[in-house]
Amino acid sequence: MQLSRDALLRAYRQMKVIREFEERLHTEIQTGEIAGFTHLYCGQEAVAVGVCEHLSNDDKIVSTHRGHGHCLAKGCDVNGMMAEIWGSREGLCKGKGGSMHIADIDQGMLGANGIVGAGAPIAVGAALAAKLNGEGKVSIAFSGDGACNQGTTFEAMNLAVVTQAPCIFVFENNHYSEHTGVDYAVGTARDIASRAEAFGMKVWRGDGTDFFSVHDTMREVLEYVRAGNGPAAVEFDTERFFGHFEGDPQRYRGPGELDRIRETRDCLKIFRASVTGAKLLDHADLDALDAEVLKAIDDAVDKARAADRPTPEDVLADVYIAY
Ligand SMILES: Cc1ncc(C[n+]2csc(CCOP(=O)(O)OP(=O)(O)O)c2C)c(N)n1
Ligand SMILES: [Mg+2]
Repeated sequence: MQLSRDALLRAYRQMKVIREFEERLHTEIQTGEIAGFTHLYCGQEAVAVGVCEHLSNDDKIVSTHRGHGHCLAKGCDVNGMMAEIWGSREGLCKGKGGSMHIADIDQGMLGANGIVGAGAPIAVGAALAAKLNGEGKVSIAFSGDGACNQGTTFEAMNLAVVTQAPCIFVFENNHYSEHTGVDYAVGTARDIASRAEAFGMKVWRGDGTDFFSVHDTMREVLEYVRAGNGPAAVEFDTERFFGHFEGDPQRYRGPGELDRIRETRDCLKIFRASVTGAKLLDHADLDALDAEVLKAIDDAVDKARAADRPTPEDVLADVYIAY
């Protein structure tokens, strides 16, 4: 289905926001101002955006330790996210979540998660709630190729099938779990979708470096799940451009591998070539967005740097519920 000019510009802008957010964090982390581990999503933008462009605030997503892209694609505020990562009380979670525990319930973003495989059971719970509400809403569990080996993911897939929950398991196969290659760590000849199929759900596969492949695939998947056919799974083949975490020297990569994937598997380059080649947008449209996004990220960093830090009195606030 042909997207409108506005929809194409929006998709590109969303991917570019994620890219620049992450590229800038990669630099800012060197200053030592950002505490804790950070896992950058750079390279995988087409997956988050191709999925989330179909969703409303009432559809839920559950993310992973590599969650910035999912949050931004689902509509979390750029300034609030940057401030959160800086540990500021002006952050989306008042600086108590940080990079790996950002949540924004108003946007249907139920949380990033530092525990690999912990997201899928939460997504099934949200999907069961959506089923009971009966309004055709869905819940999405983003998981990596590493998380597909976790028992929690297996249990979640089984529970989704037996309860016919409107849950979509989106597996982002970026070929590595920390430093371990998917060829070594995932049986079934590195094919994740066939595992989900074995649990009894319908599965799809798509090219996670191509926004249009993700978006078209997800249109079909969502139509199927919203129609009440139970859960589904999709595997997207994708690439991560930075290390597992910031500071990872990536000695496990093959010679020239990073240059090759940046050159040939960059979803922003692929999108640009595709829309300009088909004369749907021109380079000037995209260049203007690039400049606008860079400025927005500069502003977000300036604000985060200047924002208030939590005080000792803030420590217990919003942590315990008062009954
Ligand atoms: C239960 C658990 N085991 C191990 C870890 C350490 N760990 C953090 S991320 C990660 C790899 C996850 O790989 P994958 O699911 O492919 O996601 P990616 O990092 O590629 O996005 C591991 C093993 C953890 N956080 N939680
Ligand atoms: Mg992985």
